[in-house]
Amino acid sequence: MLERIVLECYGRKVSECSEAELYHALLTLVQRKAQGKESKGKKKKLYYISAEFLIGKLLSNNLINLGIYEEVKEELEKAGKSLAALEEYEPEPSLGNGGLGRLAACFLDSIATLGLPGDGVGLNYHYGLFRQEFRKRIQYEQPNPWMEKDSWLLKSERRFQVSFGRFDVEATMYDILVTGYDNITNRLHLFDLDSVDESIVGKGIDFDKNDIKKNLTLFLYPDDSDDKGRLLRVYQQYFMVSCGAQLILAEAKERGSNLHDLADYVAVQINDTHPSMVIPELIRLLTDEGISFEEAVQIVTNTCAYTNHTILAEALEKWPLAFIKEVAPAIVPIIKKLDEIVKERYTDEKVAIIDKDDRVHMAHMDIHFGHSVNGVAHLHTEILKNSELNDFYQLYPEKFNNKTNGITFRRWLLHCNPALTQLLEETIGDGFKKDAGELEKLTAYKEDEKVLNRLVAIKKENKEKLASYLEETQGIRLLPEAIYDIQIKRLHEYKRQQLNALYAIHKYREIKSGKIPKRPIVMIFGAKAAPAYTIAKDIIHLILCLQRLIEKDREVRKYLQVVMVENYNVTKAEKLIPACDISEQISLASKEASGTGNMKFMLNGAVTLGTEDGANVEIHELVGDDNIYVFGEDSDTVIARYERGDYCSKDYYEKNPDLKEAVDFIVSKKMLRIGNKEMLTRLYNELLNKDWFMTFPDYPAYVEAKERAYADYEDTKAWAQKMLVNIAKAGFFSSDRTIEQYNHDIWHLS
Ligand code: 26Q
Repeated sequence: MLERIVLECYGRKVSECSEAELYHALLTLVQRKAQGKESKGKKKKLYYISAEFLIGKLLSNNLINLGIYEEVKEELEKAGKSLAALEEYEPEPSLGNGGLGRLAACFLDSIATLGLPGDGVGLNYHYGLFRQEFRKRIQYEQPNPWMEKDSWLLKSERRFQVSFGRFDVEATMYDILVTGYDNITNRLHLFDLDSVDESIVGKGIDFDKNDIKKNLTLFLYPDDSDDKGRLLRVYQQYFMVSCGAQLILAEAKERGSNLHDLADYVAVQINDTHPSMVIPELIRLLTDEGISFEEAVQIVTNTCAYTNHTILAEALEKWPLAFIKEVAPAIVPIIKKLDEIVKERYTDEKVAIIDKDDRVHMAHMDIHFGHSVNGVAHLHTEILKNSELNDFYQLYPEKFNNKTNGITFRRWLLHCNPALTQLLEETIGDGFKKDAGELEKLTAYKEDEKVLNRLVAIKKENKEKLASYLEETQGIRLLPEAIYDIQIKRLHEYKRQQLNALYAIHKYREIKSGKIPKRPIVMIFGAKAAPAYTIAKDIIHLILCLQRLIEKDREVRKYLQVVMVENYNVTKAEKLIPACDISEQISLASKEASGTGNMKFMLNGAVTLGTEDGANVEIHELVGDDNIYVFGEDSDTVIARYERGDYCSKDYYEKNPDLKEAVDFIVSKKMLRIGNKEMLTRLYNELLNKDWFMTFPDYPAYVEAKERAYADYEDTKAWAQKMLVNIAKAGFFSSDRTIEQYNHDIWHLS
């Protein structure tokens, strides 16, 4: 199959081609096959608008979805080439920060896999999220130029005009084909400007924030710590939704809509508030087409639905009206009219779109003028209804619904864990590939020694593979025979990597005092901190200092290892997750909307150590008390303490000597010899005087739960049974299930 294309492109044989040539040939092959599966002609279509699509590498995933993975792999092998080498060659497009962006990518995979017509709409960031580099145990940011090599982008013919306040631009649309597993192909539309100029990037990721024509799509989320960065973010958002709205209406007309009936032709899902301006923009375009304002508002409300991904107040977008006036003056009168409608209907200021300081509450616009509001896990939706968005729930109870997140099993099982996939095929057949619920069949093998032993053997193999990878890429040699305890996710105080780091200190001190663990412990972290998030960078620094301290300690390093993986991204997640024994999901209860890493770990046979937060609650319900380690205060307790406002971290510090010594260790002589005094002291003070995400109250329970998990690990059979139950119950977290629910309750596509 590959032979023909290679001959056509290069007039040579596979064995005679370079990696670059083979990669290009495979790209061509995949795109031809995928294009043949594009669906046409269905009436209603979904547009999933999102500022982030963290798609990861696409080659292998596409080969799997098109059903030609094995064939291509063998053909390459016969010619003395390796698919793995081509996988390494492919650059990773990092068009997202974390969970929200990765969710959007999983959703596109499931939408196509279910044969539903639905495209993604987003931005073509030239450098995406920064590449993380460690120097002197500190994070530095560098651009990630993913488009340099052959890329998956197809330039489309469509062009759109966007009018900003000060100037107009013409957008170019690029498409990435989205292959479904044994099903149709959809598209991800990424908008860009030809005038964007990569040469304006200076040191690291610095660039001139003023010249919008040159910088608009350079980076994902430029630093929003100053006003210019925030203004640029509004430019990006309006550019994305204006292009998106024009595309939506053009395509709807092509499918036969007269625009009055738009809601029968189009469903728009707004992924968090970043695309919220699509509401006034669609209203603007519809009224330009001669539809009355009132009718346009109704049409748009019936078309748009909003997903909330966070309850952190600081992440809820409120843009100064002055920003929108500068960026998109044409939608300002529309936003004002929408605000007036709300103020006529409801006197409560808390539900207004424009507040008394002239800030536009994006989520409020979505809730009033969309027909659906969903949270991303059961607990999260309950918190939205009962506290965060309770004022709105009172007004529109019928709009609120839950859609517990999911993950695509094609990437997070079939691709990243072929050995486990094979065991599953041999044990329960391959029905689980299309119907994830069939994983439950594995429960019948809970007492089957052969299956349990193979699970253990596969985990060991995956750990060895990870060890060689880390040795090659970071020169780190992981302790063999150790338990692998992994926390990988964005660095944020509420996710509490600092709690895990305190445990590392606790364990280090214990070993120093002669208490040797039964088995070596490898604690792995992977996390990027936002460039302007000082404390997050301090926490990374703390972890890297601990890594160094232990590496240099002949006594301790035999039993304990702390490893911070550099530049954590989707590709690294695919290698780390299958090798994990203990999945760290330790956010402060009520703060993690769902989490999706927790689901990926479970599917790959790791056991969760977590708080009752986000989707952990649902994992707990599914696997039962024996197959998860739950600790810490529950969300009601946490929410009540925030309401009382009486949390004092020092009280906990003073009452618990073990905790006190761990915290003090951060600024001990040993640490200050390795680390940066300013950073370590700042972090120490932050914990002692603030600890806004309440790590101290949960510390004793965390240490206890972790010790219990490590002790249980020693009973290999019982542990393998826990792995098995986790895998068997993971079917619920297939994004195919999530998408079926979105479609059934919100989108109503064929
Ligand atoms: C907002 C304003 C200004 C600048 C940046 C932002 C901003 C950027 C990114 C706000 C939020 C995000 C990303 C949020 C995110 O990734 N949320 C995660 O979404 C996942 C999918 O639903 C959940 O599983 C996670 O629990 C949630 O944290």
